Amino acid sequence: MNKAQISKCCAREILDSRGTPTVEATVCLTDGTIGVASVPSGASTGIFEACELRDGDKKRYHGRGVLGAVSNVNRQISQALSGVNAEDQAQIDRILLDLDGTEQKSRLGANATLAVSLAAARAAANHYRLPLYRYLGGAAARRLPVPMMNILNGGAHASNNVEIQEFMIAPVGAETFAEGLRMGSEIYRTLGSLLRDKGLSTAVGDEGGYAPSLPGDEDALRLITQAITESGYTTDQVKIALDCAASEWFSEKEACYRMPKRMLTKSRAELIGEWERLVSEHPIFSIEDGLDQRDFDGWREMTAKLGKKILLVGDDLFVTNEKRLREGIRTGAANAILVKPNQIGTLSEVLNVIRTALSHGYGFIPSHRSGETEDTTLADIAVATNAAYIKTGAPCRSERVAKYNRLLRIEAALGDGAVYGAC
Ligand code: 2PG
Ligand code: MG
Repeated sequence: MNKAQISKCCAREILDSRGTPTVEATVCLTDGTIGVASVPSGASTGIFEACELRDGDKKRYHGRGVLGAVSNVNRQISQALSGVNAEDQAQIDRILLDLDGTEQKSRLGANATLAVSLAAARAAANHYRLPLYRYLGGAAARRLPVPMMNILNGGAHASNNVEIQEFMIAPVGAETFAEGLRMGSEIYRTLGSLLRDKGLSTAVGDEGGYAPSLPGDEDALRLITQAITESGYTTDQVKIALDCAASEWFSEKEACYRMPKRMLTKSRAELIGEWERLVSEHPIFSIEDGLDQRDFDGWREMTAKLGKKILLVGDDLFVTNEKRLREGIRTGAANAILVKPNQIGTLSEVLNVIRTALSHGYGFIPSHRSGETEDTTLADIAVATNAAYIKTGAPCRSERVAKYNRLLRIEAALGDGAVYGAC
């Protein structure tokens, strides 16, 4: 078979689920094979994330255009990767890092580098006529992740009065991914009926979860538990996860947390106390970003108190960055990492951070962004790395459902070889 040599890379602006431009890249091989990938974009971005290059030209897309990143792919990156073997992912990503030369990928833009990095992997997989999960994960790739489905949206993802950004359900007791997805979808619909019966809004937020205004955030937990049981499931079969996105609340000047919608102020200790109470009173098995992204000391304290009972997931804290994860491991902060490819900007760095997490007993959860495209690469990455969980929104809105449908198809293709979840 011919070598999978890159002939050129090209890119264009496409729209994400919020109507904001993002980068789609195509990597072409000399034998005519191509690979296409696009990148997502977050609303509650961490300050340590790799740079998402935006044009800033107020006359186009309110300054959010990505023509600069597109041009970086079409010119510099295409030239640098021409002739490189597409299966040599490490070399491709090394060339991208060297060409950029900055800590945060601010010269080329992580949106440019990630689109190319993923498209190259897709091109190589297509060259060998392999599904992406098989190309990346080999014969060992056969685990389907438990979907952590964000069925009630608050924080920066919704214009309601709920402060916690994400209330997720995880059907850990299902036998298969297909069954887990069905359970989650049924509970989602039941929750919709419960809200409607109470005269509350069933409009949805950025990730497809309902976005009602509620008397208090804890009411969301009560409603979700009711939806789980009214759908015929127990809270052992279906558990709840939160993404508090607490970095959004942190005031560095006052060293406290200010929840902007309900005008509540809490100290670090009070917030940790609040999470302990919620965990003891509700079927919560995972809390993401319960504290600010700069507060490693607070995270260590929270991990000492809760780390044996539940998953404590670092999203803004770690930003899929190996150095920050190692700092967490060293200081005992968190016990799991959220893995968002666009926070770091190349596939090799994503795979490396997962390896580091695994070798230190940390969990990892591949995750979408609030601004997504129809690209399903995340689903393949989850199966390739045998992830126990995936976070990719509600069973609603096509950019979220596309990933779930991809996982359904992978599970069907794996047949008896498939295993589900953490079992
Ligand atoms: C998060 C994500 C995805 P955003 O905080 O985990 O759910 O949101 O993409 O807005 O950062
Ligand atoms: Mg998060």
